[in-house]
Amino acid sequence: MHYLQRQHAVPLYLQIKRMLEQEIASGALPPHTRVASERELSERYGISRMTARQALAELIQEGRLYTSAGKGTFVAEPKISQRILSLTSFTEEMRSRGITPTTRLLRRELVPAEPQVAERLGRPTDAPVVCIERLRLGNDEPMAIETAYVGFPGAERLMTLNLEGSLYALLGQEFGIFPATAIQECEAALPQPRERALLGLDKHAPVLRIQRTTFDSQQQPFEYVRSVYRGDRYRFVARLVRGDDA
Ligand code: 16G
Repeated sequence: MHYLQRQHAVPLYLQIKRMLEQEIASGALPPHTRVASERELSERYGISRMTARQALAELIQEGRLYTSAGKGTFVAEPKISQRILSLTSFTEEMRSRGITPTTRLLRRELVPAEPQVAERLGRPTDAPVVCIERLRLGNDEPMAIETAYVGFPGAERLMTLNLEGSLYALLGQEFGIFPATAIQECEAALPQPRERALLGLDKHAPVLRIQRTTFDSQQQPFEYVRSVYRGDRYRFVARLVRGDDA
């Protein structure tokens, strides 16, 4: 049993919070186990319920715990830390973590490139591009919605190919196109109602909107992707190297 330090400069609620964080990090409290309730914490540590509530509320707000109405408070799945160091696909990212990727094709359409899409793909406005909207899942849990605009000579053949696996693998096998570099932008946002429903998110849950333009080894852009990633399940980690222009 952990003892609280009552004369300590660290407030009691924070000590309780840190203790729970440590139990989560060490695996003593694995994902989806129930954590002690406000009442249990206050009895166990001789603290007020307000203090216990504050510790739990902060962990819920930070997405480390979640509540299930009438059942209690549980440990959340840890976020996926996706490193932005190398150019990977969703399928590769999931598999490298031992998670099984699946894909639901939501839309596939040959559309005239709107100006922003055309510019990203280096194509004339209104040139035909294949728009592919997919729901990406990991271990059957929705993770992201990706809307890819794919445009290169002959890309129309994507209208007939199976898009429920890896797009990058398919582009390599069928077209000899391999991703070499990408420019990626990431920003916080609130999801549209449809996005929220597809991702199974709570009312006020934020998402990460990511745009990627991907280039092949000849520096030709072949896809422009707008994605919506779950904010409660994703964290993007970049490695920064101090360069000459710093
Ligand atoms: C990633 C890319 C996405 C790309 C997809 C290909 C981000 C934010 N996006 O999810 O742009 O189209 O991988 O994955 O990382 P796939 O080969 O598994 O279909």
